[in-house]
Amino acid sequence: MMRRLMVLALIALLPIVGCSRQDVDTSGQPREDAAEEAQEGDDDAGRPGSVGVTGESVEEIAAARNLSPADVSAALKTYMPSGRHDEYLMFASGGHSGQIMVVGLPSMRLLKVIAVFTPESWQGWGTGGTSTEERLAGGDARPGMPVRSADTHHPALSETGGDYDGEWLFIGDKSNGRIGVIDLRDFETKQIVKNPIADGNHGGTFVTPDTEWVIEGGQYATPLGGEYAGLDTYQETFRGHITFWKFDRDAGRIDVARSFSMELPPYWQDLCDAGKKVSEGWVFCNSINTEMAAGNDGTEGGVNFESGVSQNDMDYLHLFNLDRAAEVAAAGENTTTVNGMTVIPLEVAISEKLLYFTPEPKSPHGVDVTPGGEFLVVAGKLDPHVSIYSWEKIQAAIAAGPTETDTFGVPLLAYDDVIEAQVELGLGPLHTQYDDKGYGYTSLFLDSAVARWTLGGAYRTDGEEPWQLVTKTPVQYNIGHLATAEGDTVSPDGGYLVALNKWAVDRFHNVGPLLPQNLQLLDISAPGTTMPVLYDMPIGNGEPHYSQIIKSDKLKGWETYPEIGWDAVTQAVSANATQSGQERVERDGNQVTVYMTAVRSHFTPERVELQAGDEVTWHITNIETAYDATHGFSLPVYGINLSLEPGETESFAFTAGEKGVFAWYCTEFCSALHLEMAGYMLVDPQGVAQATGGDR
Ligand code: RUQ
Ligand code: CUA
Repeated sequence: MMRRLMVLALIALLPIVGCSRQDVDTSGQPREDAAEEAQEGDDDAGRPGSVGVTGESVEEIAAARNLSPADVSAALKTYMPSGRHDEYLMFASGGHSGQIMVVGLPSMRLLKVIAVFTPESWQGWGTGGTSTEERLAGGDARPGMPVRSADTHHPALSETGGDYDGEWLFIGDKSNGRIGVIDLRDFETKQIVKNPIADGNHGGTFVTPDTEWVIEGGQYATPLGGEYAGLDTYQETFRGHITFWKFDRDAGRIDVARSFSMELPPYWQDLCDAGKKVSEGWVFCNSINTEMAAGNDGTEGGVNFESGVSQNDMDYLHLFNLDRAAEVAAAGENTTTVNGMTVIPLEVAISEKLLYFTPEPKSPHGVDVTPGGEFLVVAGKLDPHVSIYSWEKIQAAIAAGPTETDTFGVPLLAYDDVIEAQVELGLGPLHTQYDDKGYGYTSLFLDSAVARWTLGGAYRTDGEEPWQLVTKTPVQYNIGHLATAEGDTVSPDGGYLVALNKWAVDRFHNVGPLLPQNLQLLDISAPGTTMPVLYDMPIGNGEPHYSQIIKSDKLKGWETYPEIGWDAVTQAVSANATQSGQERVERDGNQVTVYMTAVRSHFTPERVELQAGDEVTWHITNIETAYDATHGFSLPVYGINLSLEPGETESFAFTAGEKGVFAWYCTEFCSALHLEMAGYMLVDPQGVAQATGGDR
């Protein structure tokens, strides 16, 4: 009732507060006049749902559009007036698009898709540019077998002292065992590393509280390093792994030489999280398939994975002493090397006390450390509870010395010794996030709901009972991950929660059997049982598994590159930068180098004449210094499609093998004379043409 009154009060206020914006449109014409004109010339006037012809007042518009007070309230909470910026940015995985989406909150407007593992011509990513091709090739698994697709799962923002710092972004490619590193000054992928010992992952990426390590847990066990072994030797020869990639913040790159892996039993390790505050220095991962099912062999009685992997009531939560493991890896005395990667063998992990297990209920998925690091929350897909482990109890159990082990000799902490609580939430719990009020939020895949529940311990200051389900909000449908504002940090903000739903079914107009996924914004600002859905956002380019939401004022992106001739890989002025007046074509035998500039609205030079067989290196510098003055460069047949952001130098190289005349042009509608921003490349098959600089 209270809430209804508040909504009505808001509606009553709206025409007054909105007045200044409603008076004048962008042409300077009073809005009422424009509306009248539109009405006169519009035969469809009065059509239900047509804003602008249905009335003046909010009540009339709401009535005409069939909006409830709750709808109007949701609209007011999410609407961004033209030109106003969002309070938060969400970085959401693009799933099988291989990219990352950047979405503003609370408006849920898509701001950018960051090209990571997959070619994307708007950004000139993987479309002929030498440096982007090199970065993509850094992720190729085998010589001569380029991989240009991915399945991105879990983005991780860099942290300082456990808080997002807005500097770097990482993401794992589940399908190929790769990690992408993105610089948030220019939102560009700077590095792709391929795990040399495994061709898949899932427990990545997660970062330690100062981003010293980027965590990549494995998933489907294989022999490490790509060796062959028969499935009848699964238990002996197949292995799991966790890889700790060393991040060098000064270089802005993963330092592969200082990274290492740990050999694990052939369970299927799943999601991970890094300890924080009291548990900093440790890392936690779930596992499934502790049954070590190896698939249906096709004989009578052969068991499929789906039942073979779900036999045990308990799987193993993995607890890693990362600080200690890093020392063992750096010492190098007890490690081995597989395809150049330092690996701590399983026996060493056991003898050096780097690894412990404890049982966790049936087919777990997410393990999420509370903001203060005191509890690990595990959600089991086939168990209706979240299980809360106490870090204090875990430490005590380790100190006491566990007496049991698993099949491989890994010490096993007794479940009853380390469990703090269980909270029954509903069907299919997957992932948990936190807010600023001492609540946990868990996605319920089978229930299609978000559950809010109370944490215990120091989180309970409001007298609410600890470890209790508070409320559930239905979402549409089949929620996977969920994310709260600054939700993975040591100080979550609360306020907003995004449900990342797998299915949309009837939520949007049918666009064919392949439907968008549905991201839903929930308002979690009020304590207690109110937690409404505010907004549905269809995602039409892949499955967003996980996302992280950062306060937007923490991001300090560049408006233009700092200097003309910027190399976006080295983040310094390029040796191949071409300033205005330095444009030229140099020839040395059949080696041709083009130094070109781009500025509204011409390339210089505008003609490049080549001989068949010439080996051409071509540099283009966008000499613009204006915000947003991007040019593009498309050269037919040779597959070149570059984006040249203000100040940037890009390069490409090819052998002029094809005779003919090739018209290049700028792909960004950069000015009124954008169509004129073009030029000709001529390749003379006779080899008689002389390369010239062409006209200025
Ligand atoms: S996983 S929900 Cu990588 Cu949960 Cu997708
Ligand atoms: Cu430059 Cu169009």
